[in-house]
Amino acid sequence: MLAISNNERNKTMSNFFNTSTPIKYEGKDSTNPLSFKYYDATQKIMGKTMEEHLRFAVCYWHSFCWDGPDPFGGATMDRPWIVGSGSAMEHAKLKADSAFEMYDLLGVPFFTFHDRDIAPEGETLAESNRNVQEIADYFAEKMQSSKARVLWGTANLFSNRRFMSGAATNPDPLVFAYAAAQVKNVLDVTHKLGGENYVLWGGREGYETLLNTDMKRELDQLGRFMNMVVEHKHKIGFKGTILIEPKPQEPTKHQYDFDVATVFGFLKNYGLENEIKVNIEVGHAVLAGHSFEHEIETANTLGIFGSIDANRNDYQSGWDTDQFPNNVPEMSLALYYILKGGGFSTGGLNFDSKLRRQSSDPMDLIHGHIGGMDVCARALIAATKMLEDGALEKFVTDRYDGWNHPDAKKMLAGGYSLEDIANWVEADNVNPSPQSGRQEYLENLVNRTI
Ligand code: XUL
Ligand code: CO
Repeated sequence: MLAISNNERNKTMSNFFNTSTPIKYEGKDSTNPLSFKYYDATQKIMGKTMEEHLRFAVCYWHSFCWDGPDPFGGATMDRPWIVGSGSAMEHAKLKADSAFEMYDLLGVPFFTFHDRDIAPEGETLAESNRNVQEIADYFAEKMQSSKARVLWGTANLFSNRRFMSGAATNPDPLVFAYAAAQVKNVLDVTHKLGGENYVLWGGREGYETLLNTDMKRELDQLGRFMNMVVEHKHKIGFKGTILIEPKPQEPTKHQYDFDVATVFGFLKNYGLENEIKVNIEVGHAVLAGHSFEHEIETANTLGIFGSIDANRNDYQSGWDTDQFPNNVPEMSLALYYILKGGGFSTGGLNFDSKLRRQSSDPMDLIHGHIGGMDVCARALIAATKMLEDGALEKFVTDRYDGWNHPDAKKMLAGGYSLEDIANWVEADNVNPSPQSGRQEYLENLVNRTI
């Protein structure tokens, strides 16, 4: 017999993680894996602390509900609230205990959740909603001794098979109604918990094949649904922001909230452009064929930037892999455009990130978040250097300087017709000389800050 015993497993309910010492900033030379190397919550940078700039949130679903399955195998991670004995509501409370244990270890100011993450589904929607309310009350108790607050809540309108053909966009009006009743409950609960935003990710709002789909009707249904959410928000006095999270595909072949620009078109079409903003996710931007900073700047330009879901996609697999952020240059440019747009207001930086399947230890969750928070802090430092240095912004300002000429201004303001301009160009033999866009010089400026 080999002298190998089972690993000592840490599964006691009051202590899911095998440390109770909060993670502290120790600086980049520290070799302690349970310390922050860059994230110093209280460090002031451009007038705000890092905590105020970054507004980190831990997500409930990947951190506490996901147990590691893939298409070829089941769970790899033991979670006592999934496999242990006890009632479903006891499990939900045990899960909440471990979640708050983690928020406090990491010192994060926020968390995010779906209704189905926090409480079990009952026999009826009324029972499911009561379960969610009961766990929300449990959260409220825990929030008295924790600094973690709700960044956003959301309804899971995609896991149950009743939603297989969509929620608001379902051909069956009963599914539309069911989804509305579910969203009302989570919006009420989010409001009661003092949440700063409410998110709608159109998990199955799309189609698999056009052959069975009436696109116009489905979009009208979605437009009415979103308007009802906004009406209810105002009715209950929720001051937070309603956010749509764009994603181009997965799970459906084509999702209606494809990317930021598509969502803006939808909002305009249904009179919602001043009511709803976007929650932009790194991996979703990548799936849409965009860079993350492109999506952020598009939202800034259209006035609908709200919040972000931070993660990283595998660039080879073409799938939404939701890895913890580990790409400092990608995050630095994202934060540069976020800060240039004025930074977060009600939004924040939610780790919509999950462990790899083989990272089966509870402590892997802590390492994942420490890494993600440090990457974002490093990126914040780089982004503020870019802003404070000002060379990038100056280059862009100078590049458009010609537009400050009174005639150029008049041309833009509609003071000249196409014919006026044509006459002038021909008469004066206007002959513009191309100017270098200096991309490599600008990329070098960026790299100096990272
Ligand atoms: C799915 C995704 C969701 C939303 C919330 O890709 O990102 O987890 O963030 O429903
Ligand atoms: Co997300």
